[in-house]
Amino acid sequence: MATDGAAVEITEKQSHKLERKWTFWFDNQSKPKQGAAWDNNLRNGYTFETVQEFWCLYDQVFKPSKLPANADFHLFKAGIEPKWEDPECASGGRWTVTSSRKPILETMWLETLMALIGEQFDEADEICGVVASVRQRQDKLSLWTKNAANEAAQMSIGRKWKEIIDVTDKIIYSFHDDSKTRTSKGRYNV
Ligand code: MGP
Repeated sequence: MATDGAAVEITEKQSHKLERKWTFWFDNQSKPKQGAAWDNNLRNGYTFETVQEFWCLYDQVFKPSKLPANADFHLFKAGIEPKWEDPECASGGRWTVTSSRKPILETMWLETLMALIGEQFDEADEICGVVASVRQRQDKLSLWTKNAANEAAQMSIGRKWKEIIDVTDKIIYSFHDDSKTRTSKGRYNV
């Protein structure tokens, strides 16, 4: 019995459990069917809860360099869907950073993923997830949060995110409610 106990302990140590479960999603908007719902191509990829599973998924699939144009990768907390309609996202918004160079997007994406699964944000509970979008004009990363009206929380998250991804230019926060009406104006910047 003592041997079994030791074995269980070793397995748990080796599989570095994360604070919470996360889900990778994939979305290809390049060929939207006429009249189809926006989320028609949204695929629930993989839910994981260990560091090892994370690296395996990241290495094999979820690198922006593997994305075709007009496609998105998402990493969201398990149970939250990466859409405005999800109850956890409905009153939220997003910080956005753009990048005209793929390697920079890829580095910022990885830094953000590690910060999220490593629970680096003081307001970790405020965060829904992050999206990497490859677009013809400019690639971008968006960090989705829950309560857009909570300016103090958003500012703290925005500042921390800039440190993590090593960005000095201003970044903009927009409310999903504005994106829905395509007004898309920035409400906060940091
Ligand atoms: P986008 O993919 O967030 O931005 O939304 P993109 O493609 O960079 O273009 P931008 O210039 O508008 O920023 C593109 C479009 O997809 C939106 O205008 C919506 O029509 C639709 N869309 C995007 N999201 C994230 C959602 C969503 O969560 N729900 C719904 N219903 N539609 C969405």
